[in-house]
Amino acid sequence: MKRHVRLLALAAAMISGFANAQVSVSDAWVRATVPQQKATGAFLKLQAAQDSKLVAATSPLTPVVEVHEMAMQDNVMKMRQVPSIALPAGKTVELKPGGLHLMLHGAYAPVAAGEKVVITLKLADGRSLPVTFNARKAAP
Ligand SMILES: [Cu+2]
Repeated sequence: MKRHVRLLALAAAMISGFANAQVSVSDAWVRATVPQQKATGAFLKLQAAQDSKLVAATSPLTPVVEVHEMAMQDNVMKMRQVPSIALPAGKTVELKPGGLHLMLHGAYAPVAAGEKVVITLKLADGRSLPVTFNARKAAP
């Protein structure tokens, strides 16, 4: 019986080990703002080693960061909040203008091109992933 419990504990440790697998990040950038502009978008490429989900994000730059997508609705391109973005194992998921993006609302300060903004991504397994975004005027 004791041996059985030990095996279960080992299996649980292995599972949580897998859940901690890496998510790699590239091309993280945030759109620089113009004076009086309080909202902007942030974009990046994500690749998870194991199936994961991006469920939320926070930043010291703004009180509110939402996960958004652009989609056609009655022939008009609109953006809306989505509950999460799936990160299938090994697949690169791109957040880009005109598609999925992070929306920053109520910026406390303007964002000039060349500045760096930290946004912490929250994953479905409870992990936090701080990412440095470079501010620029448009897509590279
Ligand atoms: Cu948006």
